[in-house]
Amino acid sequence: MTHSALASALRLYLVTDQVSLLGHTLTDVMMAAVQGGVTCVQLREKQLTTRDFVAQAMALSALLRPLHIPLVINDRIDVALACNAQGVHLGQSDMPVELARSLLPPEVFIGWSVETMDDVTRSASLPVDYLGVSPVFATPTKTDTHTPWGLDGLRRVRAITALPLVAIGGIHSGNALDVLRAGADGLAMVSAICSAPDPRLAAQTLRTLCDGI
Ligand code: TZP
Ligand code: MG
Repeated sequence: MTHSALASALRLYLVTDQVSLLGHTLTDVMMAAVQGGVTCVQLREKQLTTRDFVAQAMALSALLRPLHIPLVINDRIDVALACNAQGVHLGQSDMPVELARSLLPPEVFIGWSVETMDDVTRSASLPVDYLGVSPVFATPTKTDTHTPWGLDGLRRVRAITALPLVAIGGIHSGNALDVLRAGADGLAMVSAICSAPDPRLAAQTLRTLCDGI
């Protein structure tokens, strides 16, 4: 995929989290989010057994594939291979990206979380396809994070890389445009969609914002 095709595919990027579902099932929230217009879904489950993770990944893959919405698997190369995911997302403590690249088919894209300028600089010599700028704002959804980048940090990252950038952390409809204007190609979020009273409407509102600039 070209940079620009990948950047469009990552535009409204839903990241899952069981604890943010507020009693809804993952499938229901996914269906609603897809109807609302999310362009990409990352399965990020820290508490599931491998068996349940694979089952969820297979189910999501069956839902998303006919809609041409890429499924990204967080951390787990084995699960990504098992469900033929379109992408994987790796953090600074996960498998080294060079190793992941050597295990994955060439068409599977790799996203990598950057938490410091050093990470961004290093990304230039790594086989990564997009960067997750993490976290852009502080968020209760994930508290073991580095210092938030803020909009200024995001602008500084934008200035030194041509890779597609996906911002994550504390993004919602009230700050989405600021984040896009600061240089993000995509907006990734958990709670703004998963914990919304109406996930379909939340996704639709965000998609309209994304499409409007
Ligand atoms: N990585 C950095 S912040 C974050 C992850 C997975 C959580 C984002 O959650 P929210 O609810 O969109 O702030
Ligand atoms: Mg990780």
